[in-house]
Amino acid sequence: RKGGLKAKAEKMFGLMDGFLKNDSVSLQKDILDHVEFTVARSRFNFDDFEAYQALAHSVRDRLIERWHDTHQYFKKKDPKRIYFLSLEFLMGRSLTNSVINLGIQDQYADALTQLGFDFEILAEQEGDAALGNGGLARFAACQMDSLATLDYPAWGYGLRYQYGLFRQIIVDGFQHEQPDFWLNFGNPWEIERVHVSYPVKFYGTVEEEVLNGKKCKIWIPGESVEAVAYDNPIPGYGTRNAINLRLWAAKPSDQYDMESYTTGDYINAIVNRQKAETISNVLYPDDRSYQGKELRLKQQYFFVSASLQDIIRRFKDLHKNFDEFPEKIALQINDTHPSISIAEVMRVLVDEEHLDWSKAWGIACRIFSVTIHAVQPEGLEKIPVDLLGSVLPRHLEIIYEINFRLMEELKKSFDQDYDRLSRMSIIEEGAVKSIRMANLSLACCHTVNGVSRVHLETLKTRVFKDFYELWPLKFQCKTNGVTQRRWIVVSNPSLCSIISKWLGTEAWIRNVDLIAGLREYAKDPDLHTEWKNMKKVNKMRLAEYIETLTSVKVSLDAMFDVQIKRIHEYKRQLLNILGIIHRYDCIKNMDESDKRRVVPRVCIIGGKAAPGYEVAKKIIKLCHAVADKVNSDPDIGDLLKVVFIPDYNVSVAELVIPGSDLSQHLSTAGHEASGTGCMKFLMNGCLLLATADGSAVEIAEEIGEPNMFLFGAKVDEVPALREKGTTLKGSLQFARVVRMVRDGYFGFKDYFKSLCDTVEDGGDFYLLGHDFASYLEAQAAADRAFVDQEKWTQMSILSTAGSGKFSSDRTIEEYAEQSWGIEPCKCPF
Ligand code: OX2
Repeated sequence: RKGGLKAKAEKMFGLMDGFLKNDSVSLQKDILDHVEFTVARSRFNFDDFEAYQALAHSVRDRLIERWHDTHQYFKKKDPKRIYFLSLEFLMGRSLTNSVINLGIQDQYADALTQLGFDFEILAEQEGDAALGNGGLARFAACQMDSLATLDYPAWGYGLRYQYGLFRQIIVDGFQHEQPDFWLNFGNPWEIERVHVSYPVKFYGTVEEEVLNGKKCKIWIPGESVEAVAYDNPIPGYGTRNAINLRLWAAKPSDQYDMESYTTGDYINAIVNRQKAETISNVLYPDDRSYQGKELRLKQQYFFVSASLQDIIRRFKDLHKNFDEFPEKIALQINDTHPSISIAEVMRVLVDEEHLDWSKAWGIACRIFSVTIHAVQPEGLEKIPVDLLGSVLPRHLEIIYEINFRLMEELKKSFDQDYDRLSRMSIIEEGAVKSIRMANLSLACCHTVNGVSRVHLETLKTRVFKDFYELWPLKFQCKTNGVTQRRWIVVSNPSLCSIISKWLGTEAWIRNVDLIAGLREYAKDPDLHTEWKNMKKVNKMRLAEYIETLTSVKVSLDAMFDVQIKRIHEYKRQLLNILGIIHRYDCIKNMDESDKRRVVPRVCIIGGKAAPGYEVAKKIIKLCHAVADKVNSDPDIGDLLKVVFIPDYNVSVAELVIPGSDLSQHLSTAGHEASGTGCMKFLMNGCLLLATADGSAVEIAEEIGEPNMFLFGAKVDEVPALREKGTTLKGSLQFARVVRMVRDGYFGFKDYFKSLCDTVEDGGDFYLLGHDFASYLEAQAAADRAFVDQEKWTQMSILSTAGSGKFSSDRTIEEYAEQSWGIEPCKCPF
């Protein structure tokens, strides 16, 4: 029978005509075949969108080819695998990234030219996959790219939301939200796996049963929903490896509700079944507060349960004994969102596989590691006990058992220290008794990772102080990173060519440390000329985009000063706007000769506010109100323009970052866990104006403080400044600009009152008043530096040259070595 199979395989391979061919003629033929047979349009009549679809399908074929080979190889080698569980992945577009990573960009560009199309125009047809909110989710996407490129045997698991992050529409300067129908025109990058599906259970009761003379618990669930797999191949760069990102969608279960069926309520039975699909319908659009929502808990358990069933099935294909589980499996939980997986692993091992509790716990403690992205204890997820008990009754029991044992262990070290015990308990007592998901993770995970050095310090000394004192070795720093493939090679091809030319190699795309080699040429006039040209071309593209979207014409000689990120009080977009008002006010009061010395600026702000976050929405409105006033003031002209870029997302970032001169990262020190936007700007040679917060501290070490503009209170000064509270007044300049807003200089006087209160009467929690003076100084230093274009260009080159540490390749290597214990598994060519 084996011989038969082999012969069959050989015949199939013969019929397949070997691997797909990547010469221009084969690609043309392939694209046209997809036009005709996949898109079902005539090859003589198809538009740009249809051409994009056909092109995407042709690329997808090549992805699938490598992805099959990779998985075949992983199966053969059976290495220890890393499973990366994340509720959010912000993938953005896939086309350009895929052809670059597959190494066939030129061939495709050529094939399309021959067919009368332009690759870049078709690439613009693609929408963003926005299955995440912000930094945490984009970081997950960068990590997937690095895992594939570095040949790690990795899988990503998440949720396939029907609606991704909302689209931001601006009407009269106010944010409105519209649903993101990202799947309406199909998604060529995913493969629906109708046969890979698992039932996920909810609700019901727990009963006791005697099995082989031993008492056991069994969960009798009350609802079952089917999780269907959608696979998204992730190609590595410069390797044949392509790994899998498996996202789950909820479908009604096959098991009919027979009772309703027989009572004749056929229509209602169907409608109720349909409700199951709501689990994966929509992404929660707030990156901080989702406490106590039933749907949120169901989403978490849904993707965790399906993923673990899939992982365990794969394990059992080759292994019989769960003792081998930790040798073959590492589970990474991205923030506390998937931490219910700890209780689920215990449930499966104890209730289904009938392992002893302590043996099961020993296994769980060896497989899990967690990364915490939050800074504030209030940002950590809590689930009301009643809610958890109703949705997942058996899991609640398991968590109680874990907690009981944790408390017993803690008593050995802390005896009568009840305050400490109650802080460390997984159960929080109080008006609403809740489960602290972070404490559950800390009790189990062998490694707890912070996302920058400053952040780890905060975790150790404040957020998880008690746990750190007990288990200091668990706590590790893995400073975030971003992938240079997406953030230089895809989004800034001119910079990519310059780097490769001056380093004499493209090897930096896989080994980013080499980028430091640019330092040697930081003063070279030829490099300066190329660098400035590159920046100009990128600024031109950005200026066109701005004009199309906002009708504001901007001068290319101006400094493009950018702040793009989620709108949050702690990120202090308000500080930026108040600084802009100050600049405007100064220019208004200048005579003509002084005006000639002003460095012209285009101030660009972009970002979404969570739909229920009123203060953030007011900040967006203020930005528009200031822009209206400034941009139409004839006294100002090109000296200052203010632009709000609507609907900021990954592909907008790809356009904006390469065209920026200066970027702003203004979080109150101690509030930004890491920040990854700053790393993308850094790679693209944009100078940073930043507080000493999150990863900015490490950036300053890498490029040297004089090459950026640091300002503001330091992390350890913040608590004392807050103590002083309302008695602390900002500078006169600060009072003046806030007064302008209060007095209605930009209109909407009543609407902005409460916003002004937050930085004055409200106690100014984020210390805008305190930091304003030093912010203005840093801005003035940036102006002075910009006047000296040679100096500026040198700083810009040194920024790119110093960005090597902030590649997600480095981050992933650290995780692989220090947390996961995995080795590369490279599929041979
Ligand atoms: C973000 C953090 O705010 C940001 O500082 C960090 O760079 C990013 O995660 C990736 O680590 N939700 N999103 C974040 O934290 C939480 C919670």
